[in-house]
Amino acid sequence: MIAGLRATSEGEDLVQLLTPEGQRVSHPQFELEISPAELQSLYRDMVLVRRADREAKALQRQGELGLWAPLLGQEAAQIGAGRAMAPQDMAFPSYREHGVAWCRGVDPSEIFGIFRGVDQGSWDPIGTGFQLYTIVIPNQCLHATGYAMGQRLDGKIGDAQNAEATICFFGDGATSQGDVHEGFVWAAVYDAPVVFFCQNNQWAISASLDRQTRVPLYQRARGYGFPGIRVDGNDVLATLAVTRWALRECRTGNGPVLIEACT
Ligand SMILES: Cc1ncc(C[n+]2csc(CCOP(=O)(O)OP(=O)(O)O)c2C)c(N)n1
Repeated sequence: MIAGLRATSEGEDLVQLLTPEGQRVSHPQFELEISPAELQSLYRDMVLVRRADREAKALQRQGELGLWAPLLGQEAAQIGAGRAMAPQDMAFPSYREHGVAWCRGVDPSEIFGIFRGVDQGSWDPIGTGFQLYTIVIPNQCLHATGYAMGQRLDGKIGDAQNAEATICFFGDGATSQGDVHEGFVWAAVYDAPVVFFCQNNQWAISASLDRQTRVPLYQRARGYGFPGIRVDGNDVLATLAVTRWALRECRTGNGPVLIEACT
């Protein structure tokens, strides 16, 4: 095993379609048919968002941006999730989903504007299917749940191809906040078509995961009455396959779903 990749190869429930060394493996529940051109496209996305991220970090160090929330190490989780979305789906990000923004056609310079303090998000949330960033952790779980309840009430779910779903992004630390609990309860009891996508990067600033939970985060879903899946967030193929499945579940009325993407 390559040193430094231990965290994402742990746990028997972890869904992987690539080993940490990059070998293609199969999974009984989550298979993925993918062409060489699609593989190249996913790789291109990951390289480009990492490049933009590095530029933004340098700009922050030069004083051009007031702050920057890096996505380094979360490229595969974000590109896998972002590319799993259908055009009609809606994403509710936190402040770190620059890779998902890229997949929704948001120009990186529009993200830089927020962190430079010159605007509060200049893209069209409806046109892109990508809502504005939420800095207050994790208010977007409530926004996403309410939006998904609306999708259900408006009759937008049913057909796996054309129906709509919502996906909500948050971190491992966010799971200790009440908004996640409230979002999970409401989404569960109203069968809201929302995928809760937790990027578990093991840290909330200086607080490590063992200060957030005594059980793996994906297992919490069971207590609310919906499925929880743990995926290797460093594996773009597994993340794509699992998120596609989860969004399809939501579109066909079987939401919500929790995904824990370990990075
Ligand atoms: C309500 C609220 N409390 C505190 C903060 C300050 N804060 C910013 S990032 C962060 C850690 C979040 O960790 P996690 O949810 O794991 O997401 P990550 O930043 O690792 O992606 C905190 C506490 C905030 N933005 N909002």
